[in-house]
Amino acid sequence: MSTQHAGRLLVQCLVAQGVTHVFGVPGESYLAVLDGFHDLRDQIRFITCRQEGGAAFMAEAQGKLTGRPGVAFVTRGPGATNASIGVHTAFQDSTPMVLFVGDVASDMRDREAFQELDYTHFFGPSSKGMAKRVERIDDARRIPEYVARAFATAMNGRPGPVVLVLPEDMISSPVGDVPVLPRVEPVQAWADPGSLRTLRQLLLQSQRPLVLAGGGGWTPQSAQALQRFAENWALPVANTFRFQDTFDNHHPQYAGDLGIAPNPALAQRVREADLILAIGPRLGEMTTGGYSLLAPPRLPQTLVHIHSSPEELNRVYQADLAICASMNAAARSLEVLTAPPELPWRAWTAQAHADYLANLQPQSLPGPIDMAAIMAVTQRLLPEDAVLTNGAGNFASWLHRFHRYHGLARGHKTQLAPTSGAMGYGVPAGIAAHLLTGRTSFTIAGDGDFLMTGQELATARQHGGRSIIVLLNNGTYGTIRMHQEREYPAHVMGSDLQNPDFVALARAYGWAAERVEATQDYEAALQAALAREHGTLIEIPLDPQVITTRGTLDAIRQAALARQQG
Ligand SMILES: Cc1ncc(C[n+]2csc(CCOP(=O)(O)OP(=O)(O)O)c2C)c(N)n1
Ligand SMILES: [Mg+2]
Repeated sequence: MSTQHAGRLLVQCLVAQGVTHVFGVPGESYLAVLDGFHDLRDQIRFITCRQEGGAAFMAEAQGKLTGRPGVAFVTRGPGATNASIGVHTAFQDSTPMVLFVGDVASDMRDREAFQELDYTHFFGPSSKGMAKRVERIDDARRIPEYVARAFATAMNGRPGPVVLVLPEDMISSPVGDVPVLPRVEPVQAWADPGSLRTLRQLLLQSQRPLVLAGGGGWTPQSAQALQRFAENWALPVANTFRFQDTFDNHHPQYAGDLGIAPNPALAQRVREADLILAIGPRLGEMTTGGYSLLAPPRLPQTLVHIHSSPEELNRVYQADLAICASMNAAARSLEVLTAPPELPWRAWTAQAHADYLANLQPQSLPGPIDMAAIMAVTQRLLPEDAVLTNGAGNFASWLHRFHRYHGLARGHKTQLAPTSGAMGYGVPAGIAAHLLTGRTSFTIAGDGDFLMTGQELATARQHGGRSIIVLLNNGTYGTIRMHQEREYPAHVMGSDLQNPDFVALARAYGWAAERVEATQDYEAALQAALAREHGTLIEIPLDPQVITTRGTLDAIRQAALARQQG
């Protein structure tokens, strides 16, 4: 009989689930798992990260990219609390993920032992936005059961994160030969035929329908089926906040993205629509204009809401027709709904796309850097399958407004961005994307955002991850400054930043780096970055006045002062 320990069995279970990479920061609490990774190092890689927030973001990105749970390993209280930002992001973004936490030994439990934490309370309850499930494995022979359940839970229904806690004595105990369980696949929930007939009737009664596509659980196949449905019915399709690659941005029926500060013409189209067909998104605050563009609980428009979790349906918005279906099943049911030859909204759809194209025309803004031109060069030089990543801050709006994402239907996910609005997501996500796929990774970061997880540049250098980071340095937590100027004009507090020399910093990590101070120098810098074996940081100093893609800080301050006086 084999004398393997539980740590090795756990790693075997991950291999059986098809996991090729895990991201983590080691701890003395789970040495046996590390030993398991050592044993099975030909089949699975442990990517050592520099902070658990970075590791958890990388695992979240892995889940988004692959549709299978991303995996992170961290230690007890300090590691788990650092990793929590990735768990929260996976929950809000509906991303499958499993976080393993090494825990105190069971004979120390409940004494507030060294680094002890109550993970169930910290990560739960699931209805309020952390883990979908938190479990502790007390019996090493049941590791296969818990791992399979974690993977199934992470993928089934609305995808999300699961936390598995590993007591130190359990994970280092001998376990012998325990059979691992086979790879689990997400279950498909199919729309009932009656609701599909009703949906068809609602479409036939509509004059101005609009599809909102997004949320978790999409695959290239389901995105292709969605596209065929949209084509059969000549429907305009908008993507929801930070699910901008769900429907191809180059498609002639693409209506733009409904995120923070959407195209005003698209917002107007939402108001004018008589049928909103939400396929996949949970209709969160950022997609609904802070619950005012789409105001709960009932819309004036007819609302058809298709979601993979029954718990999201009729939760915030009372739908006229609620359909519980996974995205694959939903899209396949929709693509076989037969459309009549005449549809009254063809001009409406064409105009929706024309509005999207018109919004690609930039406003003129002060300063030597033309960000719209920089985004155009980026679009032209990046390969079609490049992954674009970002964290949180106004800098991301250049990408969101001007970049035309290649849709999932072309075979690849091309956007990794946190709907949770977590700063620091873009850098680790970009590094993970390259490590996992070998595709070109392009990250746009802010000066505040970059330093939240910039330490992962070391991870990239150590493990061969390559990405291109464009850092927009405006010397401020600009987003907060913008809100400050609007609410408390000219009272600048807590938002100014005195920054390090980012070029020197990136070079210290072994990255190439340069500062681009004029728009025309960007193209050569990006070309050089694309040709390099390892990562490049391109710092672009940006006038803090250029605070949004449409206006200046001064304009916001003046408007607020005028409001105060008037
Ligand atoms: C982890 C985290 N902390 C704080 C915030 C609040 N927040 C949102 S944007 C922002 C400033 C971003 O600054 P920067 O990266 O420099 O981008 P800019 O807005 O200047 O373009 C802050 C502090 C957040 N979203 N996430
Ligand atoms: Mg900034």
